[in-house]
Amino acid sequence: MTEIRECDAHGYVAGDSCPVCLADSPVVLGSDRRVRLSKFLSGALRHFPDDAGFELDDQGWTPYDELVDAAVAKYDWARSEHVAAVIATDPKGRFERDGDRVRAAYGHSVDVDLDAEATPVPDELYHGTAPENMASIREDGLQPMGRQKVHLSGSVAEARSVGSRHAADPAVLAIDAATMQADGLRVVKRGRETYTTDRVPPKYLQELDG
Ligand code: HQG
Repeated sequence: MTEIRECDAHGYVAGDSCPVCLADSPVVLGSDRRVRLSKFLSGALRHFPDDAGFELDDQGWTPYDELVDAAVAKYDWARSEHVAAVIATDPKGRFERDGDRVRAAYGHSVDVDLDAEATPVPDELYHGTAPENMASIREDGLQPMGRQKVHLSGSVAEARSVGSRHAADPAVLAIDAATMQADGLRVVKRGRETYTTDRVPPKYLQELDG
């Protein structure tokens, strides 16, 4: 992740300069702190709100100010503008901010119902995983494991990147999302290039060559 700057005209932007007007704007948050704060915020909103000192409502929302308080308690350098900048510039759309409240867009292990609106879903989606998971996936399909949902990607490249969190040479699967939905299995878009569903039975999966 690159540093975050604040452009007078375009607000928080990630990178060396504003991608729109190319202005050289002041740095709000350096790269290291951005990564640490982003991981803490997504971890707290997805997995450990109690430990972070706030509650999620049934749809996963928490007051923005309480998230800032949690960030300040964790990192003495953290300020509201840093939290706002991380949320606004997240490359994967990990966060949703709606006025005074904020939530994680996906990835939860805590029980929430994200009430996703119906957005178009591509006919084919992808999933990257460790090769050693494949025997069990062929047998049982994709299961949510430690999370509430199975997470799918919009492109092979993104799936490979997700899989590389689990193995150096990940296996990539294509998922027949069109048939899943025709069969009544719901798939929704969450974040920029992430789709979630309850599970993917083996008949909708096809292994792609590495
Ligand atoms: C595997 C990141 C054996 C599954 C990503 C995966 C994503 C099975 C692992 C989001 C299985 C779970 C989630 C079965 C599934 N047998 N293994 N039957 N079914 N698995 O981390 O999808 O950067 O919980 O293949 O981009 O890797 O954090 O899920 O390898 O969107 O925003 O069980 O997290 O987003 O691993 O990643 P994870 P994931 P962020």
